[in-house]
Amino acid sequence: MDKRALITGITGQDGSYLAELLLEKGYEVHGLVRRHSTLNRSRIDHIVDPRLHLHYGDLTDGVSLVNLVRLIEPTEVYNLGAQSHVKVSFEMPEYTASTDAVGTLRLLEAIRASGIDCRFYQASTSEMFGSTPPPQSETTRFHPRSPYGAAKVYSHWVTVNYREAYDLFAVSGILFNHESPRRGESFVTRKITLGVASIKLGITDHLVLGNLDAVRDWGYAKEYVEGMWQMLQHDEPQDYVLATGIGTTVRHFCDYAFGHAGLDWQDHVRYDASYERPSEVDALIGDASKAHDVLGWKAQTDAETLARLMVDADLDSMERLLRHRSERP
Ligand code: NDP
Ligand code: GDR
Repeated sequence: MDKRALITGITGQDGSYLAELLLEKGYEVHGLVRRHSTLNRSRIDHIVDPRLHLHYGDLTDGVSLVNLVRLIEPTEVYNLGAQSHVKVSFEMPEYTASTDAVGTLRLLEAIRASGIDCRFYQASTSEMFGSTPPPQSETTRFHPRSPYGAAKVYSHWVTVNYREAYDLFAVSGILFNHESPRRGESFVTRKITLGVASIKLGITDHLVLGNLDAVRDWGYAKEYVEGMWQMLQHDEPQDYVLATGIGTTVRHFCDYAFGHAGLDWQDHVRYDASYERPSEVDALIGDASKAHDVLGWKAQTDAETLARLMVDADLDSMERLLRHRSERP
């Protein structure tokens, strides 16, 4: 059978790595892209492949989802599209719910109503565990602490429901934080590594952050998209946690990132309460033993290695940009 994947969120960090992976594996890849006044395809621009097709649509527009599923007849659907910023979800709770909760329902309904035989992946998140203490696994109770986390809990359970009610091969990957040089600039790891590069190159002398005590389980996005694909290849639809199993504070991530560039974070990091959330998730550390036992998946990159590779990538691209600017006539 031809392998045809539909990816929502293809212009995001994970969508771009997943598109590369699926093309390598011989898939025809279809991506849903939103209409913007300027093109925002920097993460996928480098992919030049006739098997990659982009279609306008939106998770808040059910008609576009129905039409796309009917047109493409995908064999696998990866629902990665979301308003994915936790802090922003407090400022845009209704939009976040429409995209991250009802959007999943719209997509599942489009698949069910079309009657096609396809496998479905939902991008669930460790944010669903919220205030339940670590270690968190597939059996840990959900207690979300943001409109984002609550919306994702809805999507998680509606995915389970479509599996049970309609026998759809639908799985949720409960992924802990995963980062890369393609991470959005307003998430804390990338904000730190961009800050390190700017300070090292003399563009600025400080970086403003919020809560440094939060503990996260940071892994490398490229490895996590491999896990998403593996979940859809298994015989049985099941939910899995993907994580490294190691917790690191934001403070320690700063130490790794600044230290790698020969800087002391304490000389440069300032605090601003406006970056705090109305309710915080204190500690997320995942137990991914099920994914290891059933799928053979294991995270390979720890937070310190990740910090180094992200700092190197940001220094490299910023240096190139500065050189390019100075060479301009
Ligand atoms: P990004 O924020 O990098 O990408 C989000 C993607 O969703 C973008 O392509 C964005 O499009 C798209 N999108 C946003 N709103 C809509 C909408 N209304 N309709 C259609 N598409 C939309 O996220 P990541 O790649 O980091 O994460 C991928 C998924 O995994 C998300 O669902 C996220 O919530 C979830 N997740 C992420 C984790 C992480 O650590 N990265 C951990 C656990 C879960 P555009 O480019 O147009 O803005
Ligand atoms: P998170 O990631 O909320 O875990 O969600 P983020 O990087 O935004 O925050 C991690 C922790 O760092 C603290 N923090 C700051 N965060 C940001 N963004 N900016 C700051 O200046 C700052 N200072 C401190 C935060 O308070 C928090 O504790 C990410 C997203 O990718 C979600 O989509 C995904 O579901 C989860 O990871 C797992």
